[in-house]
Amino acid sequence: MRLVKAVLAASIGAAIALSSSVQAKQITIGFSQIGAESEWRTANTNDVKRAAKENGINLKFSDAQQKQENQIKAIRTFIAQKVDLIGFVPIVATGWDNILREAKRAKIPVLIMDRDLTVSDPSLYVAKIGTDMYTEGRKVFDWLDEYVTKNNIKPRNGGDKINIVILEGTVGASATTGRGNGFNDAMNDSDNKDKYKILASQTGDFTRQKGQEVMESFLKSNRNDIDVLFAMNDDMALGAIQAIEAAGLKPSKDIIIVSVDGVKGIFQAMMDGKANATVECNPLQGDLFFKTAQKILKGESVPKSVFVEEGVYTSDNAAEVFPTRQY
Ligand code: GYE
Repeated sequence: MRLVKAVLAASIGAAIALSSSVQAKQITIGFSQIGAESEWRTANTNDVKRAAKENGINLKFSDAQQKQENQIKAIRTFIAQKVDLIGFVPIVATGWDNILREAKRAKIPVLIMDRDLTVSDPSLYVAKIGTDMYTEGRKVFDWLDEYVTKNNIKPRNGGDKINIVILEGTVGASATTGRGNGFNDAMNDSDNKDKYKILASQTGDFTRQKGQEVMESFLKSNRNDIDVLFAMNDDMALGAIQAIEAAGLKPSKDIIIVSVDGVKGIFQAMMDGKANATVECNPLQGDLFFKTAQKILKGESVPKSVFVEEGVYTSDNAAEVFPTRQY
């Protein structure tokens, strides 16, 4: 009897020790998000928070309100708090070397999400998970060229060029340079490159409001010349649609509209016949992020760069795909 009790006590003790050691092992991750500038970003944030919970991570989440300096402050706080790993979305590509050196000195691994960054020493971060912005830009042009060719689209002003205006994203963000370079390269590689002209290109900062404002100014100077709008995200396209309608033109008909992201708002616009196509950029990166973080903390090696999968959707398949969209 005594023996049974002793064994029981020992095993209860072991169980308590085990559970406290499991508890002690809960991973704490500091994550600096850039803000809430778009529908895409909201979906991305929600997914990070959901995935942290489901993967049993203690998440310290910080919103930088679109300011790099706030991200740097947040990362410095995470270092002081001795978190196990730091994750962040670089709002712009450069300016991270110093803070990442501080993290390295504190031996805290850094995992990048969504946007890319440029650092002098690649060992300043372990890996990056996100989307291939350059390929997204190429897909935008390829879709456009196919659409123009198939539908035998002619310039509205009777001239010999299809005139394109571009609403760019945040200046210095990899999402902006990647999509811009991809689009331009695909255009220059195309046999049809002489058919097109970029009439104007300006930042709308990835927001609906600025997308609308900048489109208004494009229309003021070139109302009868614009044939195509390439918006580097759906939110700016949605803002621009309002400007186009206010100018008495028909979005998707007078002006072809193609954007990037694939949020519900643009699907609705495609179903309403106000937008033509969206190149998907997948914000659901939370699971991949935390699974990769766990591997890093176990000392396993991970690829330096992992891309999530993405498609292209048009007004022809929007209604069919809409019910399956998660964001
Ligand atoms: O396309 C845009 C967001 O970095 C991929 O940022 C992201 C971009 C996305 O605000 O809507």
